[in-house]
Amino acid sequence: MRWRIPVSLALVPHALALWPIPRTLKAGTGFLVLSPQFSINVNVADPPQDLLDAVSETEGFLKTDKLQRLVLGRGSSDAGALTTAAVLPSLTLTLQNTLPVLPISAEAVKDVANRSEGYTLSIPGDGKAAVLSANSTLGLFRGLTTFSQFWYDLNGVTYTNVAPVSIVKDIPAYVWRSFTPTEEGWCSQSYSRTVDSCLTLLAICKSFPVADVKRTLDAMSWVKINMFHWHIVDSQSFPLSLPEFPELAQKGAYSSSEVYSPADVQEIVSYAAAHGIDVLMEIDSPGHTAIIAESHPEYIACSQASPWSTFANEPPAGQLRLASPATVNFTAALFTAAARVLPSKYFSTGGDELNTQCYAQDAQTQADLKKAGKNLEQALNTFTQATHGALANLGKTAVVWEEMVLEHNLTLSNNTVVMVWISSENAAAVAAKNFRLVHAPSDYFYLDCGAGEWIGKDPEGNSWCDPFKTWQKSYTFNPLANISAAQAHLVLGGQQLLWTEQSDPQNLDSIAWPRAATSAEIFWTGATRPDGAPLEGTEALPRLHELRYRMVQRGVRAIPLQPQWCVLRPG
Ligand code: CP6
Repeated sequence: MRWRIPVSLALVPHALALWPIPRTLKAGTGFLVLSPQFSINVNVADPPQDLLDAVSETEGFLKTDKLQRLVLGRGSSDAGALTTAAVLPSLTLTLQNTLPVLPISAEAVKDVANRSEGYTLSIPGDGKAAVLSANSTLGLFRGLTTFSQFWYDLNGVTYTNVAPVSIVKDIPAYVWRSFTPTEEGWCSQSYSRTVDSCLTLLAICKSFPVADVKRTLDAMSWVKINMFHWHIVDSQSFPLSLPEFPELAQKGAYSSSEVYSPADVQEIVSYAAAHGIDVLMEIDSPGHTAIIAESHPEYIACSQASPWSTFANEPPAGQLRLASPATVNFTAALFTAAARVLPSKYFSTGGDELNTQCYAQDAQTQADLKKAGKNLEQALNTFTQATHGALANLGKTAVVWEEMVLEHNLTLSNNTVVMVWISSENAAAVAAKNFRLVHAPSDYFYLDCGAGEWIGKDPEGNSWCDPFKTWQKSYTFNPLANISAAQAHLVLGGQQLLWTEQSDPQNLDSIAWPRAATSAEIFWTGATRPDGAPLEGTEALPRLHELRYRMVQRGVRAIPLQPQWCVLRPG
C-alpha cells in the first residue's frame, strides 16, 4: 500500500506547531518576537519546586528548540516582518482559586476523573505581557506546554507568526489519555502468534533502562498525555523487584541488571508526576504469568504443557492456579505489595487472554475445583473478588482488560475501569454493561503488532499481525462511535500501545513518535477542532510534522512523516 500524502495541505500558511490543538483557540497573523530578556514570572505564593522546575525547563526549551518555521527557506521570508514586530517581555503565571497550592506531582496523581488540567492563555500582539492562569499547578503545567509550542527560531530570534493568541479555556475532552510502552509483554510473538517456538525472538527482549522510560515520559508530557500504563511484567520476564517478593525478579528477570528496583520505580513515578503523568502499573493475571513458575512453580499451571500455543497466546505457557486458595492469597499479597508503593488511585490486574484448556489439563486445578465444589468461572470470580478486594483495601480501583466483562460472567464493581483492546467495536458492549472504559483498540491504536485490515498469512498458514498502523489510521478513531449520548460519560479516554516485541532502546522513539501523539490529540481535543470541524488528517499533518521536529530538537528521535520537500515546497 502506498501512503497518499496530501502535499498541498502541508502549506497551510499559518500552520501552528500546536499539538494537541487547544479546544478554544483564537490566533492572529501577526509576528511577535520573544524579548532576549524574556522571563516567566510565577505569581503564586509559595510556589512548589516542581512548578519552578517546569518553568525553568520551559525557559530552556524556548532557548534551545530552535525550530525553523517550515516554509520555503525555513522561515527566512519572515526576516523582514521580524524587524518591526512587537516584543513580548514576559509571561505571568497565576492561580485562579484560593485552594491550597499543591505541587504538580500531587495534582497529577489525583484520581484522573477529578483532575483540574484546564488553563487560560493570552499572548497579546502589542508587547504587553502574556498571562497564563489555571485552577491548579497541573493546569499551569499544561499551559506552559502549550506556550512553548508557539515559537520558531530565525538566526537566534525567537518569534511566533500567529499573534495575538487567545485561548479562553483549554480543558481536555477526556480525562484519561494514556500511553503504554509495555514492559515485557512486548517480546512475545513477533510476527506470528501461532509459531511453535520463539526462542530467538525472546533473546532480543529487554527491559527498558530508566533513562529511556524518562525520555518517553518527557515526550508524553509534551502532548499532554496524563497516564503511563506500565505493563511492567508479563509471561516472559518479571523485572519488578519487590521487597516482599524478591525471588520473583531474582529468578524471573532476564538478568540481574534488567530489574526495576524499588528506587527505580520511585524515580519513574516521581518523574512522571512532576510532568503531569500518573503511573498505572499492571501486573497481568491470571494469564500471562508463566514466569512466576521460575520462583513459585506451585502457583503456576501448565508451564510444561506442549505445544505452548494450545495453552497460551504467547510463549511460554503458564497461568496462575486461580482455583487454589494459596495462589489466590499469593496474588492478593503481590498486588498489595506493588500497589502500596504507587500513589495512583488505579492499578491494573490484567485479565486478558485467559486459556481454559490450560486449566482443563492441570490436575491440581481440577482437584482444587472439585474440593471447592466450583466450576472454573466460579473460581475465577472468587479469585477476582479476592485480588480486587486487596486493591479496594488500599483505596484503589481495579483496571481490567475487556475479557473480564465480555467473556466472563464475574461480579465486578461497576467502579472497575475496562480497557477495550480486541476491537474498537467492543466498546459499545462494555458501555452497555455500564462500565467506565478506556479505548485501547488493536485495530486503531497498536503501534506494533496488532489486529487490522492488513492481517496476512505466512507460508505455513499462520496469521501474522499487522506490523504498523499509520497515524492517519489512528487519527480516524471516533471515541463515541456506537456509544449513546447517555453512555458517553462512561468513556474516560484512550491510549495507544506499544507491546515492544520488536522494540528496544534502539528504536523505542522511532516506533512510538510521533504516531503516539495522534491519540493524545483525539482525547485532549475531542472529535472536533476549535472551529467545530472534525479532526482531519490533512489539516493535522503539518502540525504533527512540526511536533516531530520539535521532539527531535528536544532529544526524542521521532521519525519524519514525509519528505522535507513536501513541507517546504511553494504553494
Ligand atoms: N501481551 C499481553 C500481549 C498482548 C496482550 N496482552 C497482545 C495481544 C494481541 C496483539 C498484540 C499484543 N502481547 N499481556 C493483549 C492485551 Cl495483536
